Amino acid sequence: MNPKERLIFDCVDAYTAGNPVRLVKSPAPQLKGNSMGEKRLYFLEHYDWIRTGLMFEPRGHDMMSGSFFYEPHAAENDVAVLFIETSGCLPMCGHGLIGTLTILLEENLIQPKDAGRIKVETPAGLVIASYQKEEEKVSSIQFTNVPAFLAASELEVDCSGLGKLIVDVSYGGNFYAIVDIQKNFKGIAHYTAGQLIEWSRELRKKINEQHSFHHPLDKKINGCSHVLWAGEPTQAGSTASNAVFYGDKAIDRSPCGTGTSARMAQWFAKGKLKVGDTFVHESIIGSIFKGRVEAAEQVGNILGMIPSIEGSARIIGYNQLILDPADSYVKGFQVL
Ligand code: PYC
Repeated sequence: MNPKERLIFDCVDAYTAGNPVRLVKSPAPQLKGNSMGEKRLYFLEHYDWIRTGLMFEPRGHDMMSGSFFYEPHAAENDVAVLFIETSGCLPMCGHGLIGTLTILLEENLIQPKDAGRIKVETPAGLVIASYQKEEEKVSSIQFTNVPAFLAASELEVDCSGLGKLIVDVSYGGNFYAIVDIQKNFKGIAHYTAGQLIEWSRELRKKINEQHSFHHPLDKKINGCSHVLWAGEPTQAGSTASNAVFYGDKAIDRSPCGTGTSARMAQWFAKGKLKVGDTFVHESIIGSIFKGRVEAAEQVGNILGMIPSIEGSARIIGYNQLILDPADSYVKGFQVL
């Protein structure tokens, strides 16, 4: 695919629990590599202009998130997915996966080998999803995520707007700095999204300057990319609420699949959840994901767990987007 040519991308737009998902049906760039992890790095090196063009303004916005789909590498799997987002190409994206699979099923773009189950290759590893349908619509998707684990606990970070914060870092497909309710942070209900965004940028920068985070089994996955701010539950039946910061200006409108996985791994490590327990997570707009601790799992020398996440998505549009080299905003822009 050549950036000097005018390209038209055929997309399906959806949302998962309020957060956008733009699946690019075609064309998808040919990627080199033997796994989605290797192909993610190849895409970032050679085709990042497609991501910025389709995710940033004027074709996207601060929260925009999407995906490409490919043939799987292993014959027993059903599909391979590359996540694209304003923040880059995530190893794994929970809301993105629920939206992508809903579109692939409802638009008949894949035929799962076993009805009701989809084996998905993601850059973070194999994820197995199951789905429920009501007539032609997918009513819910549950996926068993890659193993999650608590990477660091009780890190001290100074935040200019709040003062000293105690933060844990946990992995659920991406690394999350988790800010629990504490003396200098009263919970998400007490602050605006704008405040959380401003503090997140500073906190993420400081935590990555002062510490390093590497997946023990995959060197391609490193660095704390997201910040999860905790809150009290506001609805009957929910365990907690949260607001996840990603990219440079985004607060996830969904409860965040990888964030909920990281949160469950943190609670599991601290003895607040055990195998079989559920964790119902609310987003900043009150939408819900249901999490469950499926099993304990060793990740290198850390005892982690296998989370599952359940949610639903809805298709809202068909979109043909043009990337034309004659357009001065062909690669998109962000206003910070
Ligand atoms: O659902 O995993 C997720 C996610 C990551 C960033 C935004 N949503």
